[in-house]
Amino acid sequence: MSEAAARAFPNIALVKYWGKRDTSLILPVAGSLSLTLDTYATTTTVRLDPDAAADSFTLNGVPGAAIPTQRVTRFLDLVRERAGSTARARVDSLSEIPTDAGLASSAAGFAALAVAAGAAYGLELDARALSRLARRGSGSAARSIIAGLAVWHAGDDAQSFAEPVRGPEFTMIILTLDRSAKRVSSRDAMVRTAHTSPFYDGWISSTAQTLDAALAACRADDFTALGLLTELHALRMHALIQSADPPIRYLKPASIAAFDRVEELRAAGLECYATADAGPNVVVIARPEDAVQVATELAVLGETRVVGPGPGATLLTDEAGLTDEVGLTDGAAG
Ligand code: 2P0
Repeated sequence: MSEAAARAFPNIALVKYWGKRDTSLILPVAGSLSLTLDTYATTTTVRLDPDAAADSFTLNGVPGAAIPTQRVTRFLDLVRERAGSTARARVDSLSEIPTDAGLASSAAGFAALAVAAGAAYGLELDARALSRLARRGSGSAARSIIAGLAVWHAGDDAQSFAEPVRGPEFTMIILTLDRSAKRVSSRDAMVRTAHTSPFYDGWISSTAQTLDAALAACRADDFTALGLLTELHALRMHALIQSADPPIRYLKPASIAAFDRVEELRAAGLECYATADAGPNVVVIARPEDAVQVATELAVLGETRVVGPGPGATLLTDEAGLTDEVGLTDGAAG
């Protein structure tokens, strides 16, 4: 096939990925656990263009800037190497993620690109191979290949892929507090943390333990244990990042106020837990039946959006005209 389209969704980690042991292969220092969302799809079309001298990349109809285009080309080089092709491609990506929502776009972006480019260049890739490939574009993209709850394993290139996990059902409330662009990218901040934080070794070993505990909570269908670990791990990640030299602070007063509010809601009997990525916005997890009430309680702080578990990266056009979804499509992962 010389043309293919795929769709993928962002994911939010409960046990976070922060740090690489190999920046070229994008191998994480520890595993992570996330929920792929049902909202903010990225749809990407890859068309081979053997006459073109270079790849082209558009995002929402606008030609991509130099660095994103270079990342797309490097990623396509990996696909071409495997396919034994030298053909350049046109990559057109439509992202529903609002640029100011504070959600990373690279996970859904590279998951969709992996599926579309793999198909366009004629590679036969199963879920594991797609997750390993997506990882090379952006680490967190390994997890967006998979529906719902996904664990991304640490390890060597062959072992470092994401796969589905069964666990308690829950809903996420995205709380947008601050729309300004972050000053230090995750990629750069990870490197600075690794090189300068005195706590880095403790982060690596404790994250592996937190992941084991979170997977045990999933097996036990224990939302409370998973929620407590989620909040703990987010605060540990931000403590680590703040301990870099020079320090990096992503949380703002409004973020801290949101963590305070979540603690108050819990004390009042409404069970919910907070997490935050490399930015000031907060994501709260709650049981599905409590999600609307939690969102209502948080609405005084910022804009809320209730999102649920979503599908894995999906090929939209294959030769049989069928769609092909990877991972769990329903049920226990929520
Ligand atoms: C996560 N983040 O687990 C963590 C929490 C941000 C905070 O994965 O360098 O964009 O492309 O592999 O995947 C952001 O990292 O970084 C991220 P690269 P990526 O979701």
